Amino acid sequence: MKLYIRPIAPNAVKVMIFLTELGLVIETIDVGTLSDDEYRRINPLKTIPVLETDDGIFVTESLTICQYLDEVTDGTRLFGDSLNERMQVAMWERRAEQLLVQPAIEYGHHCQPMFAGALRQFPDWARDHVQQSVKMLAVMENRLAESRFLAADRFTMADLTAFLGIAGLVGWEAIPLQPGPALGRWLGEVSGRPSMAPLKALAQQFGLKSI
Ligand SMILES: N[C@@H](CCC(=O)N[C@@H](CS)C(=O)NCC(=O)O)C(=O)O
Repeated sequence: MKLYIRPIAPNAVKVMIFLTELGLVIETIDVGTLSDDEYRRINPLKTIPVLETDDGIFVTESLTICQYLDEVTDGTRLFGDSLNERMQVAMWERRAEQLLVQPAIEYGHHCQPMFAGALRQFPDWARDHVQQSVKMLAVMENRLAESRFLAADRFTMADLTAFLGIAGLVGWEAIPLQPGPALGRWLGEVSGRPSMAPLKALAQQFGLKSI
């Protein structure tokens, strides 16, 4: 297998964290070294990450790539083992993506000067939109008061996505992060995982606050 990335792209970092959690090491290729035609051949949308499987299939979408890697690796699944666990992971992962990751991305795009030339910015809309994340953090506080991690008593894909979203919100200083005891405990536990090193490197490279 080969993973096509750019070293400073958040969605590539997500897959790198996932690989470390699985204990997998695979060849990575910076798409900056490819010609335009080669990049288009592996993904006509020209986005990364892209996974090239041993069967020669190109898989895009970071979540789908993580699902594939989980399926082809022996051991406990980060997407859940039993039906109930898989449903919990899917539910919390989707909430985390929609209520933390997406508002963080929109906040960055609409409020940060570095994106001013790339799109028409609506900062007031983004500041309203990010209030969904405040609600989600309150829901997480309650959940984490009764469960060690979001979807199970162990780290899963749901925790990975939620942590990435919160890291984005903190990095852009989109909301004041005032975690209660349960969320604070979870943030400390997830942040301390060795797999999170590329996320910290990303924040440092952009000069952003990190958790
Ligand atoms: N939904 C896609 C989003 C992929 C995406 O937008 N990736 C960004 C980097 S995080 C990208 O490729 N931007 C263009 C580029 O860097 O060439 C995923 O989860 O993989």
